[in-house]
This record gives sequence, C-alpha cells and structure tokens, in this order.
Amino acid sequence: HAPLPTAQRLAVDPYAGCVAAAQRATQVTIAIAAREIESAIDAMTDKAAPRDCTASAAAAAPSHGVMIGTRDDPAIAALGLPLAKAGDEGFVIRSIERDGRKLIVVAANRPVGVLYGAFALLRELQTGTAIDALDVTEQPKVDLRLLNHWDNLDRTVERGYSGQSIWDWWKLPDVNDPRYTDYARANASIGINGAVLNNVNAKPDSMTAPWIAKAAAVADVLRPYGIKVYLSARWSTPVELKQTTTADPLDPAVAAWWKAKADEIYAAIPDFGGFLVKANSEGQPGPQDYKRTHAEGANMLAAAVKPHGGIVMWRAFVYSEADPDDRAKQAYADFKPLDGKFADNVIVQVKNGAIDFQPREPFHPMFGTMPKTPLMMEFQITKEYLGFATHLAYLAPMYEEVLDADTFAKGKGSTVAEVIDGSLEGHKLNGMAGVANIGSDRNWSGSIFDQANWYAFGRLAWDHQLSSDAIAREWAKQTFTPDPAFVQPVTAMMMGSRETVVDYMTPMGLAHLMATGHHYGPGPWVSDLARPEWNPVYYHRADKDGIGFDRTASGSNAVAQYMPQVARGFASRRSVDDKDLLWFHHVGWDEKMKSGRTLWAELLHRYDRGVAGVGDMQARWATLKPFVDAPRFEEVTRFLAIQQREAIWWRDASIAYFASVSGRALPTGVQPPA
Ligand code: GCW
Repeated sequence: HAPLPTAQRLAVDPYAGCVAAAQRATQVTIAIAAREIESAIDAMTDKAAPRDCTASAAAAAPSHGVMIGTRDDPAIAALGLPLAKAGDEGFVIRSIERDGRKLIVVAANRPVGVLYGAFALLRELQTGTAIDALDVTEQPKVDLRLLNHWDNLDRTVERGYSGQSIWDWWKLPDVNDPRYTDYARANASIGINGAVLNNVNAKPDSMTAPWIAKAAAVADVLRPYGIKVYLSARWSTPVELKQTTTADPLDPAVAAWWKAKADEIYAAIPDFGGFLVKANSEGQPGPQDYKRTHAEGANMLAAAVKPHGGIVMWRAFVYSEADPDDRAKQAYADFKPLDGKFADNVIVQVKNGAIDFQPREPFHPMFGTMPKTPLMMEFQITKEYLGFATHLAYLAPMYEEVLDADTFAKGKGSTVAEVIDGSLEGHKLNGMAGVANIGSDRNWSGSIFDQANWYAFGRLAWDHQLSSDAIAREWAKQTFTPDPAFVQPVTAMMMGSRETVVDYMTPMGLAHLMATGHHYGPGPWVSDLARPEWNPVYYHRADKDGIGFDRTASGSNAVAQYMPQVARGFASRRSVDDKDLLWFHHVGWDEKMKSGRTLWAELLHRYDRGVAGVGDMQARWATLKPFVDAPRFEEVTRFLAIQQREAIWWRDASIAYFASVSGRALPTGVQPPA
C-alpha cells in the first residue's frame, strides 16, 4: 500500500492504531484481518514503526478507531447492522459515531466475511472513498470462485509465462514458502475461495500419499484466508498406480478405490474441495474409453467425495479424433444428451467459447441449453492465445462480453452470467474458474498489466455486474497512483487493448490461426498437422473465393446448438455482428461489409488498426512516465516495443498469406514472410 494523497491521508490518519477485534485471540482469520488493516493504514498514512496490537488491542478507546468482528461478537451484534444481506461470505462496512467516537466497522456473519470486508475497506480507502462516509453491504454473486493452476509436479506450468510454478513441491510439506501466504492474501483480497493446485493434464502421482501430504501443507496455509484446495484427477489413476485392472466407472473395484482415496485425502485435508477432471479430451483417458458416458464417470467420483461434502468439476472441453464435421460442436453434442443425468454434487465446467480461449469467441452454446445441469465458467487468465506475458491485453472486457451475452434460455435477458451464478435455473452449485497466470516471477504474473487480469477475474467472480472499466480504474489506482491524470489515460489504454489484439491477430471472427504448439505468433498457413482440427486452415477455410467457417445450415450448422433466437441472429448475414462474421459465415472477398468496404479491404483495415492501436498504447504510456517508478515504466515500455514489432509481424504474415490464397495483390508496405 502506497501513502495516500495528502487530503485523504490526513482524514485516514486518526484511524491508524490498533484495530478493536475482540475475536482476535480466538479466530485466526479475524487476527489476520486486523493485522491487514493495521499495517495497510500504517503504510497509507506513512507511519514507520510497526506496532504490537496482539495484547493491548481494545484496551484504549481513542477518539477514532476501526472495529471488526462477526455477529458472534456482542459489540458487533449490538450495532444492528444489516448482516442478513451479507450471507455467508459477505460483509457490512459502515462509518458510525458511538459514544462520541468515530468508528469504522467491518462486520460479517463469518470470519471470512470479515477478512473480505477488511480488504474491501482498504480498497475503498485506496481508491479515494471518504472514510467517514462508508456504507457498503456486499455478498458474492457466485459461490465457487476458483483459480485453476495448470502446474505440473516438476514445477513447469502448462501455458504459464511467469516462471516456475509457485508450488515448490520438492520442499513441501516441510517448507512453506512465504509466497504461499502472499498468494493467499492477494486472492482473499479479491474474494477467490478455491485453488486447484495441479494441471488438468494430471499425473497419477498427485493422488499418492507423499503428494497428498504436500497438498495438505498448502491447504493449511490457505485455510485461514478462506481458500479451499482442490486437485485435478487423472481418470486412469488407479490403473496406472497398478491398484485396479480397469478404470471403468461402473466397476465396483474402481468406485471402491476412489472412495478409499477420497477418505485418505479428507483425513489429511478435512475441508478438501473436490476434484477437477479433464477426461476424453486431447488424448486424456476417460470413461468413454470404457463406453461409459461423462455422467457415469463424474457420478462415480462424485459419490466418493459426497460423504465429505466435496464436489466434482467435470470439464466440457472435449474433442477427440472422432471429431464430427466441426470441432465447435463436439462439447454440446457429448453433453446435451446428459442434461439432468449428473449427480447433485457435480458441476460441469465450460470454457467461455466452443473452441479454445481465442482472443474472441462467441459464447459457448452449452450456456443456456443445459437447464438441468449446473454449469460453471472457465476463463483463461494466462494469455495462451493473446501474446503470452509480453503483449498487453486487459481481459476484463472479454470476460464481460461473454458474461453479458444473452442466451435467450428463458427469453430475452437470460445472460450467461445468470446461467453460471445459478440464478436462471435455480442451481445451488455455481461457479467461475480462471486458469491462473501466476508463477514465481517477481511480478507474479509475467508482466505488471497481467496482474490486472488476475485482479479482474476475481472481482468479476465476486460481482459479475461490475464493469471492466470500473475494475481497471480500481486496479490502476491501487497499483500505481489514484491521480486522475494517470488513471484516466491508463484505463483508456487498458480498455482498448484486447480489441487491438483481436485486430492484429484474429479480426472479424477468425480464430485459431496461431503457430503450432506454442500458439505464439501467426501460422494461418499451417495445414499438415496430423489431426484436421489442429490446423489453422481448418478454421479460416480461406480459398480463392472467400474466407470463414460456414456454421449455418448450409455448413456445419453449429448455430443450431444455440437457442433459436440466438441461432437466427448468428445465422443471418444481416444481423450477425462483423466481429463474429467469419466465425459463422464463409464470405466472398469482394462482398460489401457494414462499413461499405469489401471484406478484403475491411480485413486490411482491421489489421492496420491493430498495429496502430499498439502505437497508440506506446504513445500514451510514454506520457505516463512521471507517475510510474522507473523499473515498472521501463518494463512496460520494452514489452510494448515487442508487441509493436509482433503486431506488424501478425498483420504482414496474415495478409501475405491470405493474399496468396485469394490471388490478391499485396498492399504496399506489407512484407511477405520469409
Ligand atoms: O487451451 C488448450 C491448451 C492446452 C490445455 C487445454 C485444456 C491443459 O492448449 O495446453 O491443456 O486447452 O484446456 O485442457
């Protein structure tokens, strides 16, 4: 926490001191919340000396103070605050006067709510809310707010761009890196309440006794911060550990093995959250190997954790060799017939779009069409397809676009957000997961601005009604300075950044044009990979006449997986938005776009706009130098220079390739790739 601007600092200053927290001695989470407030206010008001508040806490009654606690604290209960509106995890923050004293109260029903309230108070102070006018009551809209770590047991991170995994498995369980505590603090500050520690491409080892002990040590650190630990489970684990001869979910020996395994895990981690499973996808084993359905598989695991209150998150990201005519259709095709067949502690985890975390995808057709099954969102925070850590792309506008999309499941206004928060169909299980971008880099996320994506994910999981713009402002104020002369331009820069990436990588609904394997840089020409749906040419379908994937009735008819109103909107050339055009339609190069340009000219225009957009970010960032410390300023400057070079690379390579396919002349200035 940086010192506040003078006026605000003077107002906050009288509140510095020991927090009155009667439950400090008995509730570790309350003690943590009190310490967070004390040390943050000290830092905000520029106090040097750390004080010891452990013993003397409530002894003095100065004229100003902060008081925190749950409804079980009589001093809190006596205030008559609207705690009924705070639920299990929410809080009330109020500025009040009591016996001539000015008090800030942070109250909740449970200790974790007090902790969330403490961090919310600090956010209010740092973003400039007047300290004597606080009146906030909140509770999260979504219950499961989880990070998914694609972290391997050897500390590599699949699609990670911020160094090694923060989980130092080798030294666990004996050594707890202090970073685990900071990780817990950062996550609690934005309301994240669960972490899947290991990669969905899981290894059987993670289910063995030594690894369970390591996970338990991490769980012990995270617990006081309200964060539960979950594990990814590999379907064939019992077979690979040579403890069963099959992984058929209907074989009693298999069910018994998982039940015993769950019992073993819960003995070590009593509040273990449950399993996340990637099955029958990209070569991973699964119940279909035994001619069983995803539901039969999920339900067997669900029965094992059920007695302990655990859940199973079963991923819908499936596609296999037996691909139908369109990969985008497979998840729905596999899962739709299973609607209503899942046990009540199973939730199906669906990526935001039907292909794979592209810079832009229309929302996944499963949202709104699986009414009897709780669905949770899977967003990607790490930027696998958006330029890794070096390209600046603020992802909240993308999350927001998907959450606000209308599924029409129960008529107009049935948003994806209402599907995943459970309100549309009345599901008790509901959630939102983000594939983490966290690693052991000093800046945690690979770049400063990638921290904003972690932050924004947590804020939106807490409240999907928040705007991406407001979140960017909050983040900028807390991360750099609340000075409006900085916050306004940096927010504008962040808000345009994702669209800029879409423009120079995959404009107008194009997708999956990245180079093979690593997914960094352009590769629209790639056509020789073993499986058709791995090749970019499968997605853009460019030829002499036109470009785009016909997903209407004359093509794969993927549109039919959406509710009729949505399907009609996408299927009609008149109503489909240009941003989604080539996702759903194969369009002639010379056809006229809404702008009046031909498709070819419109594509060129957008590629150019993308390159120019990066130039604008560079220019804007340069003006912000006075507000930013030298190391951070320099890093962002250098990353933007990489992005500028690579935006040109993307544009020129894409245009040169599409020009060669369509037989069009290269515009001046575009270099064909070597
Ligand atoms: O996005 C793709 C990635 C894979 C990943 C897979 C998945 C964990 O390229 O690396 O595997 O999706 O989500 O399962």
